Amino acid sequence: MRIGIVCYPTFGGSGVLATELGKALAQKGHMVHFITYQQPVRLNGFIPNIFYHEVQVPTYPLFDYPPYETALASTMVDVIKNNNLDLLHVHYAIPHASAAYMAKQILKKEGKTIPVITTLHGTDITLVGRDKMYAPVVTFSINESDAITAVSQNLRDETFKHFKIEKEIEVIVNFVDVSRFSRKPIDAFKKVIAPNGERILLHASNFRKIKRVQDVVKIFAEVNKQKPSKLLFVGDGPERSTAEDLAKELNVFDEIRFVGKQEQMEDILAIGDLFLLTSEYESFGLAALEAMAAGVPVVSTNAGGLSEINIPGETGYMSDVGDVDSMSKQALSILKDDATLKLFKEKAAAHAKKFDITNIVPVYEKLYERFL
Ligand code: GMT
Repeated sequence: MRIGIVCYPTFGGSGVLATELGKALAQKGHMVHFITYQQPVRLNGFIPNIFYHEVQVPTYPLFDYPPYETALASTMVDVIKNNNLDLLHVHYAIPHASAAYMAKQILKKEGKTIPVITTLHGTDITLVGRDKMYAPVVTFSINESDAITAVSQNLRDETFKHFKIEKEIEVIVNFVDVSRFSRKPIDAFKKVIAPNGERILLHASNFRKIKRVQDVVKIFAEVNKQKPSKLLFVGDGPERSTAEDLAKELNVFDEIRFVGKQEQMEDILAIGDLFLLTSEYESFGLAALEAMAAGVPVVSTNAGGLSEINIPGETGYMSDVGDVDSMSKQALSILKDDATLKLFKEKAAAHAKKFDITNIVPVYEKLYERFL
């Protein structure tokens, strides 16, 4: 098949998922065309069957806001025509679903039908999409998609709750390439981070308010009181300085490393003992799944779709949003001794296999085939 994929090219989960999907499809012999404003972060190196088309947004002194959606729709039209694409798969509704609708209408006038599949990822529905400045366009363009998928049952339910959706939303859960994340720890790296064999806790996100990174710091401070530990913060974003200030206040700043945005997540996760995800909402929590695939148990909130991936007492534990006390106790109960930690690590890795890329990519292929 000749497939167009539209996504955000950044470190966010939707872009990561879309890129990994495209790479897997290309490996299976499909021709995959990425249409984004920047090379997606996980699309590095030359991969046969993958083509990249950059959306260029011309500026003009009149434009306070360059019209990205218009440039995107025009690029879609161009790429679809020039490469005779069979379908377009857009990830994250805003503005990808509405740009796809526009491209579809333009092509229809020229006699070409292009099926559009929209995958909803989370904040496009639960946060940004619900804003009344976006909601009418989001609702319309989701309904105009030929197929709609959501990355968890929770997100499907949330979408029906908040938007007037007239079609079925199919749940296709996110996936992880287990073989990529089953890495042996790099000893030298581990020694740099935890020179005295301390436990290593991790958090990875875009440091937005919704992630509640201050709770990560609070939990870490509690854990560190009883079990000498280090904390690695991966990623960056607006709440980083809040986390730094709190770490200083709680006297744990020296035990924390902010490593910024990282492409080699598998090497970082390989040295980890526990992943903390304290979000107010996660439609799925791909970062937590990647941690599990690397054999790192997860202490998380029970928000959104997290209960669809984290099994209490097996892959980690869950608590109510903001219940730092409970999450600290849960973290300590996992980290208390080597035997318990080993058991959690094994169960986390085993559970992640259910979400392996080899199980989920064929589901997308089946969906595509319905439109050929
Ligand atoms: O979490 C973010 O802010 C990034 C966002 C995105 O769209 O890139 O992540 C969403 O999509 C991921 C991939 O499907 C999910 O794993 C995340 O749970 C989801 N984030 C939220 O729902 C907050």
